[in-house]
Amino acid sequence: MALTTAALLFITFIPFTLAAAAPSFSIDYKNNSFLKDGEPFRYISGSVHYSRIPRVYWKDRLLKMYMAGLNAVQTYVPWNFHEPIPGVYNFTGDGDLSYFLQLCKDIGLLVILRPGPYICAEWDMGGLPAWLLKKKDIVLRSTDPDYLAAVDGWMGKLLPLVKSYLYQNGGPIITVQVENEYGSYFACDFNYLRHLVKLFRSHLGDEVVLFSTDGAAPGFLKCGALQGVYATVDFGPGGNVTAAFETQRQVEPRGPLVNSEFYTGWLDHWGEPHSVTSTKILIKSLTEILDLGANVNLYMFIGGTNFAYWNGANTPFAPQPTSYDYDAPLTEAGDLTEKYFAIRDVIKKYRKLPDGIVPPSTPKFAYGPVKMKKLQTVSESLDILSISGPVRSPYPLTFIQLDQVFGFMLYQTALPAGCVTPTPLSSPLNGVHDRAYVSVDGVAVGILERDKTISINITGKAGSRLDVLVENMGRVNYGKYINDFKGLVSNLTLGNKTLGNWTVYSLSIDEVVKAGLLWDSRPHRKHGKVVVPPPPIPPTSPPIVLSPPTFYGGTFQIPDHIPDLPQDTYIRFPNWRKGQVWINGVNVGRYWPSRGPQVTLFVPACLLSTSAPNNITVLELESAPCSDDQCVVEFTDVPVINGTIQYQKPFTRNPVHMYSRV
Ligand code: 6DJ
Repeated sequence: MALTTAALLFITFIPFTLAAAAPSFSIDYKNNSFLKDGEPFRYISGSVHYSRIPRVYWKDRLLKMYMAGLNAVQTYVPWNFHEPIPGVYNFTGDGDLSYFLQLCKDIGLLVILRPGPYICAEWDMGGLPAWLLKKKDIVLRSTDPDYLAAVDGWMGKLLPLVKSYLYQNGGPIITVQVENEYGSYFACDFNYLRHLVKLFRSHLGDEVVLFSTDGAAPGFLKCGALQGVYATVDFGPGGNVTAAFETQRQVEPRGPLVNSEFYTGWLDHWGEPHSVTSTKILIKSLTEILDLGANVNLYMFIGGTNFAYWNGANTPFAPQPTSYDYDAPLTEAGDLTEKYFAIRDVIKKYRKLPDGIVPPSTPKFAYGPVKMKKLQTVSESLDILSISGPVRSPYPLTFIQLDQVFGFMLYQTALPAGCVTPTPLSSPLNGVHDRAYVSVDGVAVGILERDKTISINITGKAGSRLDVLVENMGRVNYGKYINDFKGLVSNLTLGNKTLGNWTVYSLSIDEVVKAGLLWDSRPHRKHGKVVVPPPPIPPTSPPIVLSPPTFYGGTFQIPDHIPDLPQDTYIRFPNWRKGQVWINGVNVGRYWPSRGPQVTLFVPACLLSTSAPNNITVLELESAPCSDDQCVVEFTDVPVINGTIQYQKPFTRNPVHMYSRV
């Protein structure tokens, strides 16, 4: 059959047409720009960490980002969130990365992916799984063979999943970061970076744009930048934008200017004032960045929440609170702020804003006070809390030695001699990681705290039971101390004697709370015997009247006469001091209003039930207001994350200036 000229022309041009349509993303060194599908491209992006937002809210937050005029989002992939046990992976629920990436694509947002393996991010151990510490002397973020083997395993799982979401494969991911601020890490191991590049390329191909991010000072780029990986910088508002990009230019003389983390706010620590960044200064610097034609990522656009135990810590030991609000343009709960609209007004000068309306803030509801009742102390519940049973050891064992990653562990021993007069119970090597609630024969006698209180005075009879409940308050996420072992990591002394003969209980509190096992009020049997609490010895005068760590429970019903419930809410702890809270078995996070600055905890509506009573379980570590009818927690519609603080900041670290101190 003879082909017509038109048909011949059609067939001849098909390959060219298809080739032109294939998506591509690259760097145009000649024109100092990114190239998307062959056209110059600049991103204005915002950071959102899916692991800090309940899955049901991902769409709402991404839509709000899109409606602000952003054309991309940047997210970290926290390794420890996805591989809780070596070789056991979780990519479901709030860890459903594929769903998150698909949502980004559907909404019209490109993705800048930061798979680590280290991410910093004020996230427990900077995203590295604590089980890496099973090798006691492992050199993290280096060519340590055990570390690399674990990295290879993880990336072998993650990167193939990510591959189909690369831009050139029809997905939203335009660039992929290698490591994170590696130039700030002492190891400066280029072979490690080279290993990662090879690994990333072997899984993702040669086309993908790999990049690095480091502080905007030459000292950081020295060990952070690597040939073949496009070097970008991070810096906050208020400084000299041109000078900051000059640092990038020293390593990347050509190519797009990129600020991978332009700080909209800053992180908090317990005991320090809530960080606030002026919108005016932010807007001024953002305008300067955009005027230069640079690419920018607003870190954070929405901070979200460190649910459960996911917060990290800095050193000297300063853990971050549950809220990761960050003073970002969208609040922790996804609410619109004045900063949001100010940023949107700037962006609209550089790109056309999408049509449509900005999704409104989600409504909040004040469910009011809920009466709580005492359930039992931790020490009374060991038979249910310690599933594996205790381990005896001449010296204290760390969390990881007992394969426990988060939460609390109990160390018990007997006083070797009577302490008639107050005798120092000390951790001479500052080895309480991180906070220990000490009781003698069931009576609370004091608290030891890493880098703050290494000695307390106690009294007691020879043979009295010493209980030391140690709380892991979040692993160090930045700097050279990220090998952060938890528990009693060195011996305790009493007077001049080293304490030995420990009975150590790994505690499965989350599992037990989830199963509702603490609500049974029958007397508890401990290893076959009914526990009869010994007569208390009056404690030496601690600064507050402490009680031993104790569980409390309460329930509340969502009113059925109000439409559109349940709605998001915040839980407040009037006159409670410090602890952990679960709603319907889900660990919402740590509360510590006695230290601040965070006072209320965000409770998303998706945790609440309308068809059954909602259970609240609280583990109060210091003292609950439960001797009278004040034993309540309260649900309010107003967040307080800038409450009064008990400790002052030991040093000032300002995002504007921090990188000038190399
Ligand atoms: O990449 C880091 C982010 O994950 C950069 N950064 C942010 C996040 O942790 S503190 C806040 C920080 N870097 C440490 C610099 C300390 C002077």
